[in-house]
Amino acid sequence: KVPWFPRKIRDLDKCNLLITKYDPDMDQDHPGFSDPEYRKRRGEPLPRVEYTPEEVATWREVYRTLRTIYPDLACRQFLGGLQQLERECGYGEDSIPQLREVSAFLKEKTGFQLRPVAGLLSARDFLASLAFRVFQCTQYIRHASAPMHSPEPYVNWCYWHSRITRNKQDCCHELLGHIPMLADKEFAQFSQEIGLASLGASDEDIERLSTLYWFTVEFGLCKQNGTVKAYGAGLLSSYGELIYALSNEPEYKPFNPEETAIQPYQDQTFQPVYFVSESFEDAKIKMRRYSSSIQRPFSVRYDPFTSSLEVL
Ligand code: H2B
Ligand code: FE
Repeated sequence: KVPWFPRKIRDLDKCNLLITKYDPDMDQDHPGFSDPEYRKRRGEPLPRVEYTPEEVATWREVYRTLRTIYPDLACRQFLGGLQQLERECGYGEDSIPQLREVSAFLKEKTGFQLRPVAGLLSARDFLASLAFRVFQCTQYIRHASAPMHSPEPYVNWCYWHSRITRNKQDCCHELLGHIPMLADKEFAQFSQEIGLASLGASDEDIERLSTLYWFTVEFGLCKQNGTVKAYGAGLLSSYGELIYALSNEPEYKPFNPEETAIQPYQDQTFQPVYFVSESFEDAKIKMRRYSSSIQRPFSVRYDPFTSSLEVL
């Protein structure tokens, strides 16, 4: 039996299964989490958020610290996207960009749009939205008491994927890690294709696609002019792990979906292993080959004019 999946962009209203067990002491506290008004706003124009001066100060620290190391460590596509965001979308140290403006920006660049979400979604629901070029995005910022630097070396700076600290999936991760990459056409297509491959897939295939997502969109490295650079959002939003990933400490393996999809991953500390693609083009071709090997009793085609799927 094929699991239910969305066929129209409107169906994404039903793709909202929040995973709350990942850290019971956090995030439920966030106003957005239990606020029915916030939940109701889904699908409506993206709500504007008034961030407090303290929250803006947190953003400023994260932005400033990361911005200094991007030119050396981030891939060309990321740097290009970030520069455009700085020029055209108000990115900078002084204010936290509003999702509404960022969404309009992305829509023009690659057709991606943002939806607000109150926390971590199930992998199935999260991946399904990518099929429609919709990125589900948190809007809150980490608490000021969970800064960039953790006392434990190599144990997480600023990222929910490390569940042992209070740093979480937050708008620093989305706005700095994901958004600049989603402004790149090729990367946008790569992301959508993972989403399309996930629709109606078995739980086991979702698990493998999640792992692929982890080692590419979140923690991916790629070669550029003979040097390794970062394109994964988990790296690009974590000062500590970005430096570590591009030091000679971790192990590198060539990106190869069959192998990558079953690599155990680390969400407590930095990754011991990263996968390096030759280029995005190469990653896309390999991923496409992998996706077409996933057994489904139907195939899907995305119709960009109606933002809906043809199921064949
Ligand atoms: N939910 C949200 N809100 N943001 C994410 O980046 C995210 C998610 N990533 N759910 C997903 C899970 C990812 O870890 C993969 C697909 O499991
Ligand atoms: Fe992420």
